Amino acid sequence: MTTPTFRRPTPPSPTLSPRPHRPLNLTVVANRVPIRETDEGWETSVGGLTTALLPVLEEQGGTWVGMGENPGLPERQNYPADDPDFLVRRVPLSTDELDGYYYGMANQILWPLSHYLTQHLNLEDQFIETYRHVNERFAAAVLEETNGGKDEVIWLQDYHQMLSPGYIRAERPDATIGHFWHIPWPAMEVFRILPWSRELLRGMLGCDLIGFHVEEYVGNFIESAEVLLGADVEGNTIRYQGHETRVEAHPIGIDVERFKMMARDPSIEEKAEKFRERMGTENIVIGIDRLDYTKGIRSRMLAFEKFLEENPEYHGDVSFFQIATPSRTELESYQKIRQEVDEVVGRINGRFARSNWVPVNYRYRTYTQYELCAFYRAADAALITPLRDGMNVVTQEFVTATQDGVLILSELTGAAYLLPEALQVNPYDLRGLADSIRTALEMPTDEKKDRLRGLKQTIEELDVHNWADNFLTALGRQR
Ligand code: GDG
Repeated sequence: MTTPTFRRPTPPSPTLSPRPHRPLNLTVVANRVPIRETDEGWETSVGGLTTALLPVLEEQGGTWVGMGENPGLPERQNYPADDPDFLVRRVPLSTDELDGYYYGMANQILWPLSHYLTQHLNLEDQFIETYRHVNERFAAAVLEETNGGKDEVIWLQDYHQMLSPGYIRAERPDATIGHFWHIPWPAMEVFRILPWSRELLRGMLGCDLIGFHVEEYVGNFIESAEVLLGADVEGNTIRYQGHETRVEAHPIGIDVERFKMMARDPSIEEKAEKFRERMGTENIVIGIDRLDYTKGIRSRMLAFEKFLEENPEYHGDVSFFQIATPSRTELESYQKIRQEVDEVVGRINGRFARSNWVPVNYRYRTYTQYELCAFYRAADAALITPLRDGMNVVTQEFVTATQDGVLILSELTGAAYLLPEALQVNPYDLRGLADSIRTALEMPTDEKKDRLRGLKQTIEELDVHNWADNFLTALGRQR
C-alpha cells in the first residue's frame, strides 16, 4: 500500500513567535481554583484548563480568581504557602449559587448548547438570574484584586464567565481584558436558541480580545455578534457601542516537554509493559475521557461491539481499555450516561468474553498523569471520538507519548482541524468507526510513522507555553 499524503492546514494564527518576556501583572479568572486539599496537604488539581494555565502562573506569578466551593476555605491563599508562586482568590458560593450558576447555567445550558446537544438543554430562568449575580461577584473580586494599573492584564476563562467582562469594563473602561473560550462556539442559528443570547454576547464584548481554538469557532462568534447585535465587523475586529474587540484563533497545546520527559522515564516503560502483560492481548486500543455525554463513549463502545461482530478473527487478540473519569456526578444526565455506558460494557463482555479474554476493560475512576502516560505508551491505537469537543488535549497527550500508536480522531473536534494525519472519523457513523479500528490495527509501519511524524510536529508547535504567550502578546497589542 502506498503511504498517503496529507493536506496541511493553514498554520494557527497569529504565527508562532519566540517566547517573549512578559512583565505583566496577570489576573486569571476561571470557574475553579487550580489547587485542592488532600491528605498530604495542598496540591494542584487535574483537568484541561489547569494543565494549560498552571505553567504560566508558576512561571510569572499573579492572581487566580475562582469559586470557593466549600465553606471554611480562606478567601485569599498564597500557593505554595512556603514559597508562593501565585495568589488564589476565592469567591465563596452558597449551595443555591453553585446550583444555579454552575450546575444550572454552565452545565445544563451553555455546555450542551455549545456542543450541539440540545436534547440536554434545561432553560430555567433561575439559572440565568443566579449566573448574572455570580458573574457580578466574580467581577467584584477582580476589581478588588486589581488597581487599574497600566501593566495589568485580566484573562477570563471559559463559558462560566460570559457576563463578567462587561461588568468589569463598566467600572474600568481602560482595563485590558481577554477571554479564552475552551469549548466550541456553535453556529449562530444554534446560539440564538438561548433567550439571553444578546445579553451574553454584550458581556463578552466587554473584552479586548476573545480567543477560540480554531477559525471555525471565531467565524461563528463573529457572525453571532453581527447578526444578533448588529455589530460592525471588519475582518477579525468587532465594533460595538464604542468598543473594539478582536476575535482570534489560539489553539491550545499541552506541556510538551513535560510529557516527553514523562514518556521517556524508564518506570513508565516498565508500567506500560506490565499493563500489556495484564491485558494479555496482541493489540490494545485505549480511550481516556471525563465521563461526559459529549465525549462519545457509548457510541465508541457500540462501534467496538460492531467491530467484534464483524471480525471474529480478532477475538482474544484485542482489548479495549476505556478510562472514564467521574465528572459532574450530581447531574442527572451524567448519572444517565454512566448507567448507559455500564450497560453496553456489560452486554459486550457478556456476549464475547472468554475464560482468558475480557474485550472491554472499563475503569470508572481517576488515575495519576504518570499512569495515563503509561497507558498512552502501551496502546496500539487511541480511539478519541467525541460527538463535539472544543479541542481535546487527550489527543495531544497520546501523540506525544506514543512511539508507534495510531490516532483515530473524531472530525467534530477542534483537534481534527489541526491534525489531518489522524485517521479521522464521524463519531455518529458507527460503521465508519468500526472500520477505522480495523484500519488502525492493520496499518503498515511506514504509514504509522509518516502519520505520527506530522502529528508530533504540529503538537510541538501548539505547546501550551506558546498558546499562553501568543494569546498574551496578542492581548498586549490591543492595549
Ligand atoms: C475542555 C474542553 C479542551 C482525564 N482523566 C484523568 C486526567 N484527565 C485529563 C486529561 C486531559 C484533561 O483531563 C482532559 O482534557 P480534554 O481536552 O480532553 O477535555 P475537557 O476536560 O472537556 O476540557 C476541551 C480543554 O478544555 C482545554 O481547552 O481541549 O475541548 O472541553 O489533560 O489527561 N488526568 C489525570 N487523571 C485522570 O484520570 N491526572
